[in-house]
Amino acid sequence: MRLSLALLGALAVTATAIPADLPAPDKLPQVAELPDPLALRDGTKIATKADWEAKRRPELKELFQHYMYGRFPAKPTQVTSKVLFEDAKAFDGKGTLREVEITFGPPEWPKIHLLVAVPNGKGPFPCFVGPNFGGNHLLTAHEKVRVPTAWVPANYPGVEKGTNKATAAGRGKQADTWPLQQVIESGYAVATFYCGDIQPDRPNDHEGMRATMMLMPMGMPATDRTATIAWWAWGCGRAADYLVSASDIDAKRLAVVGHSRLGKTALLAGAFDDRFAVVIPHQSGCGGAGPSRSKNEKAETVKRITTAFPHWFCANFSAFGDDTTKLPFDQHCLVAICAPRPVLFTNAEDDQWANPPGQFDVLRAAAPAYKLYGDANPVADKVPEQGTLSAERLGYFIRAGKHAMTPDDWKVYVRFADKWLK
Ligand code: GTR
Repeated sequence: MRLSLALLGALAVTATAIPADLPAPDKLPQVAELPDPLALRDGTKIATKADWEAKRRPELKELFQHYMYGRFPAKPTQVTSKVLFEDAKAFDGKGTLREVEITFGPPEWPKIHLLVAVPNGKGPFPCFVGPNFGGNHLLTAHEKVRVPTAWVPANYPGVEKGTNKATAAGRGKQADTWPLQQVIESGYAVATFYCGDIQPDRPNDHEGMRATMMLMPMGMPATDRTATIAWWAWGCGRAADYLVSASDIDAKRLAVVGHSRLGKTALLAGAFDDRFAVVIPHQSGCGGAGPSRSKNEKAETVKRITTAFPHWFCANFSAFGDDTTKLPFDQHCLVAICAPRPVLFTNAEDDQWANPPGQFDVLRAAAPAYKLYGDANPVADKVPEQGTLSAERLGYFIRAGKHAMTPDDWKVYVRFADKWLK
């Protein structure tokens, strides 16, 4: 891969530089419970929105980058888009389907192929946006939709046996996970891209956007290198770059959504990119909406996730596997960074691995930041009954059943978005 150094330099500049004085993980003090989101590292308590925005919010962003996700790269200086096809009579004539190639670097760099479905009628429309697991072609049988050429997981529909190559045989085979027609019929546009366009989901530093890190400027510690979840989240921002410029999409009403590892991604994208007006991490669990200081024995732990998926996080995070009380934050602080924007955690009863009760604790603990913005009751007092949406600014929903993203889950996202975006 040949890289333009000028562009690399532009990308490498993050909004906030990591201060050199952050202690090594084992030198941090133990904090048994979820840390106070409003207390600065030096102990000073934040009491106003202005101080939150000027001091604590940037401090938390630095901490999350250094100890957990790696640096969140800046927006590239140049992002361009090209419509690959457009079908104005898709979905029984009810919507327009197009695929857009988004380019943000030298020709050798990865490109995002964004599948966009928009209701036909008077826009601009609010839009759900997020990454998908196996390729746009899995979400619709439409024959113009591109089959990814990047590495895909071997166990996905239509993948040639014994390879990591997607084929047209997968078309439409996971249409239920992103039910495009259902969503447009609810009055929303929906946009999604294959996460592997940006970064294949395997621990390989030499492909996708991670490969660009190998040339990152001197002075960036290897421990801080942007890890896979952060790259995916950054990719959501590139999708947003296109969407905010599209005439049929309402730039002010984007909701970022993702399932599981891509739910972790949606939460991080929401925290680091204010253009996402609503944030919906679905069954995202550990490393997303689930607390690292988990009290749920059935839930995934930091130790387990950093062992099984070392590439999702930066190198520092695994140091907390044996003692999560040393983390100077927990996931409620990532939610707090999103304040005052609405965040919805959606879960399933049988999916204890994603830690639904722990996620509710995380939401509750994020409330102080939302209160700074004048919302006196941003979250329910107790876990809502199964099947009942709690649509506060910090929303929660749990249904029966297992780990999956279903058409019924999408109905819940739409109800939440109806409250906050319409
Ligand atoms: C699991 C992983 C979870 C979750 C899930 C998924 O294997 O332990 O953290 O992300 O995969 O993405 O479906």
